Amino acid sequence: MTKRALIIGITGQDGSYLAELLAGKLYDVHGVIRRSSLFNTDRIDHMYCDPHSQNPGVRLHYGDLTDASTVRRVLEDVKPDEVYNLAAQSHVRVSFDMPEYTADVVAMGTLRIIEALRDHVIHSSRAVRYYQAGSSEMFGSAPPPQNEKTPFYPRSPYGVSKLAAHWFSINYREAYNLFICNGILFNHESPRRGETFVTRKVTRAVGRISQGLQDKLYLGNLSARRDWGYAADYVEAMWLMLQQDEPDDFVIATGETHSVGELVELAFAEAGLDWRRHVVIDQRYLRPTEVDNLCGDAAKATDQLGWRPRVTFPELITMMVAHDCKLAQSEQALSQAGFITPARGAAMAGGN
Ligand code: NAP
Ligand code: F7E
Repeated sequence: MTKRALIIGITGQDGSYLAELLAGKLYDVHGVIRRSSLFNTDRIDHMYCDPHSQNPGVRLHYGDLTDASTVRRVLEDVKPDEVYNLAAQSHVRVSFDMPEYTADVVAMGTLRIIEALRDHVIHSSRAVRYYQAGSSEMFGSAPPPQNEKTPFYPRSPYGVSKLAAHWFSINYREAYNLFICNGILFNHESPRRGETFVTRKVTRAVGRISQGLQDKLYLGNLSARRDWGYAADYVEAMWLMLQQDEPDDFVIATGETHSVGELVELAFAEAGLDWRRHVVIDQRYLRPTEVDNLCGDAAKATDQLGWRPRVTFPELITMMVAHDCKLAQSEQALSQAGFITPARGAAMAGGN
């Protein structure tokens, strides 16, 4: 029987990879998108199904986690077997600028979904499985290696909000016997990563500098260490969690940590560039409280889910640099034809 999945946050990096994974497994895939004045479906356009067509493809529904009634309505309309909540104001630095909004979407938004889910399950007697996108930011300053038993110590409004969502999810699992899994995912990246996260900011700059479209890259803290994996590997773990007999929580990570400085050096070297000639430290990218060192222990996921990361850190950076060098070549062509203004380049060099 065809399974139906609802992905909230389908237009994001992970949403797009998860939609591909589930479509490949012949799920009927539905997604929630926000209304926006510009198209925000670039990452999923290749899977979109025009409502006038009979072809199989991803079906989209308007909704927003700040609006409980639409969340409830979409759930009732779609009647999914599996719900993946990947929606968030997901930028840690921005969460210091917009703490209330971040908490509303990330913490309260999760509560709105699982409240709707609780009612839907009672009224329809349907079995629905729910995945909650938790984050290594919940560990914050807890020393590495971090696993499911590590005490949480979040260091940003984003981290605190994700932790509230994590505990709401556990409470609803225990109180109402719902099938809810929390993934605690460490940083994962790809050529589809948002351009203001540090990996993509660096690889975009490498591409643009190699084409002469940009000279400087402004960054903050180069000492912070992260456990970076490949997003397409990580969405597989989300799906695996919902296929188990019992709901549970899992850390997903590579078990390897690198500093932002190492990332910069590797990415510039990949394109034959010397990072020292281009990188400038700008205090505006420092965070009021930083997470210094994340390195995950995913032994439980390996034992119980059979999950392992496939792409290594150097392979990931090679993939992202290659993609962004090609992208910069197209930008160069468009710029020569007069289609890209210098202001766009300035925004690229300076964003978050
Ligand atoms: P992302 O690229 O920033 O995507 C976030 C998604 O949430 C987008 O589809 C966005 O829509 C949507 N969204 C934002 N605010 C919303 C709202 N108010 N209502 C409905 N949808 C909203 O994030 P990602 O990297 O794919 O991450 C997926 C999830 O995993 C997020 O919850 C993130 O916090 C969490 N996470 C990510 C990582 C990581 O390293 N990538 C690690 C741990 C946890 P628009 O496209 O319209 O903006
Ligand atoms: O920063 C440092 C920065 O913004 C990584 C989100 O997906 O992963 C992500 O959160 C590190 C930090 O990711 C710049 O200070 C230096 O130490 O790429 P990031 P993040 O904050 O780790 C977690 C797991 C999530 O859940 C989040 O949703 O890099 N850094 N200079 C910089 N970071 C940025 N963005 N920009 C800089 O210029």
